[in-house]
Amino acid sequence: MIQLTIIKITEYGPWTLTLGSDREHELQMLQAHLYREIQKLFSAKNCLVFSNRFDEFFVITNGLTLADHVEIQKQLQKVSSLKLSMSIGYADNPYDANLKAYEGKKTPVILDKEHSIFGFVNGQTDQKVTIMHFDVENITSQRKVKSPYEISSIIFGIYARMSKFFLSKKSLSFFMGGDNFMVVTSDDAKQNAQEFLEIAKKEFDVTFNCGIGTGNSAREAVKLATKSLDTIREIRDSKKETKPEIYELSCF
Ligand SMILES: Nc1nc2c(ncn2[C@@H]2O[C@H](COP(=O)(O)OP(=O)(O)OP(=O)(O)O)[C@@H](O)[C@H]2O)c(=O)[nH]1
Ligand SMILES: [Mg+2]
Repeated sequence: MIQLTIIKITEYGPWTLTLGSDREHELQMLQAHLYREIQKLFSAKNCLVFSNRFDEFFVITNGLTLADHVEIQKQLQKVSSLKLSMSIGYADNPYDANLKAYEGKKTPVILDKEHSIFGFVNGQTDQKVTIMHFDVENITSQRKVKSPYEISSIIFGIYARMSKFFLSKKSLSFFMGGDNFMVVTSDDAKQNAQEFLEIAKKEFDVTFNCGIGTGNSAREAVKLATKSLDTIREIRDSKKETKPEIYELSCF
């Protein structure tokens, strides 16, 4: 079961216009600051924030109650002059959780009017989340033959393909910077990862390593996914056995 909270800036579009045309630098600083504060508050409660389009945030909030969300909203009101809404959804897979959160906001299903919180909360029942950490094998070698912008262009092409592929598996993909991607997923993680590794090789000539982690909070799942990825590197660097491309760890 995945619980997802979508955080959006209220009336952001009209507000940006009030800054005049010389506003882009201000908006970039504001979005970066907001991301920092949101990540700080949610990670302290074992969640993880994915920055979606810079002005909207997807938080995997397994284990968080409505009261936890209210507490974070109060903290955010202190550090930002912008008003934020939160919509919460939960389901067996991340895509459906995103649909429930969307529906909660659109209908709307109000959970806390004063703090602009909408949707459906699962809270502390049935916690299990699986996250994949994908990382390009030896991107450093590419840097020797391709310019920084050419590498970015390849990375974004892969991201587009990855997002489409995993959406068809009801999973959500996020670009984390560098050559790193994370996919919030549910069942069949290993099989889907295997399928995507083959697509990346065939269509982009890129080899990925994939660490998979399952935990009862997003932070724990990501910790295990990254540990899995580091384990692949350790096996590779020890040169004792053939490196696996996928490695899985679970706290269950
Ligand atoms: N978001 C995120 N970025 C990372 C992480 N580790 C490394 N990076 C970024 O990824 C870039 C590439 O580093 P690596 O993936 O270690 O380099 P590599 O040559 O591909 O080496 P291998 O992945 O070990 O094959 C770094 O410059 C960082 O920007 C991580 O755990 N999370
Ligand atoms: Mg790499």
